[in-house]
Amino acid sequence: MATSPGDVRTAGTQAHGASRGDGQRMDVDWIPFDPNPSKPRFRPPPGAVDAHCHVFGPGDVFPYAPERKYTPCDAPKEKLFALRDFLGFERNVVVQATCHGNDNRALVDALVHSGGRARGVASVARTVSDAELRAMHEAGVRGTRFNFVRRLVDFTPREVLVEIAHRIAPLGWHVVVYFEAKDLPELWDFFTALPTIVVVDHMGRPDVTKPLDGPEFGRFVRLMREHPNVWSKVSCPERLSVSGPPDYGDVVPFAKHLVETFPDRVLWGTDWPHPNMKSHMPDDGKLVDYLPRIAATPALQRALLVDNPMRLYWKD
Ligand code: 0GY
Repeated sequence: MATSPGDVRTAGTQAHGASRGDGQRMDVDWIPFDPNPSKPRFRPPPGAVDAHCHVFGPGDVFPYAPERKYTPCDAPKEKLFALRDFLGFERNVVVQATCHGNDNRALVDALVHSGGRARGVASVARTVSDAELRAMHEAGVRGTRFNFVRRLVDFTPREVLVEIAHRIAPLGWHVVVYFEAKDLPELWDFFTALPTIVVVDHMGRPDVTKPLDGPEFGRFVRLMREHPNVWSKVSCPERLSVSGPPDYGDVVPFAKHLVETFPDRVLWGTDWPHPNMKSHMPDDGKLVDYLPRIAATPALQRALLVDNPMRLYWKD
């Protein structure tokens, strides 16, 4: 394990407007990831998986998609793997970010250079061939992501997503969904008809100023209770918190409730390199120190960080 954060220090420093030669310049209001995170006090259990993180580019090797809604700083696989070691994790699940559209080359490149220590979630179009799906499976892809957050993607018709879900199901893949809590009523029938495990990003983005036992979060808990194929990532306090860093205390009860109610269907990830954070950039060490507050016992920590992600991503 790395003993100093030096390995991750040089990334996230691409200057505004740094030339990639093709107009793919980092957004002027982009906040790069913290190049010097603190060493967490909490030690993840052996075999721990960071089950939600991304790679960006580098853009001159893996260009950002023409249809993207943002242009990030480069966040290449080497920086991700250095952070993994520094924080005390053994594995990553790399999730295709919308800035790469359906071009999964940066993701696949990270997987094949991980020494078997990374698995992935891709984004695919209905035109993807069976051979392409098989090649992605070989590289370590185990899921596809459907994104309903309007600032990130254009609308894809539901019948196209259903078709994709039925194409990937025979591979044993699952569907990862990202949406805002207010949209769950409208998405409910679509989600509950999907033929695979459905993993929800960031607890369905609850409004944490609303009560834990109120109708909005209650709806999400009911989704999980009534549908044993629905899992949740209890990640991203930095996105959901109104009270703010480094404590993120207002998010803790929501994540803790899911961890304790559905201990075998929760996952956690850093969300490095934290795309589209506008209020602040989190310290990844502090995010790891948040873990024992939402998973208070060694058994819950092991389920969240090791057993659940291994069952979902490393079963074959
Ligand atoms: C996340 C969240 C965000 C972005 C993406 O793929 C993406 O662009 O997921 C966001 O902006 O909320 O999970 O990284």
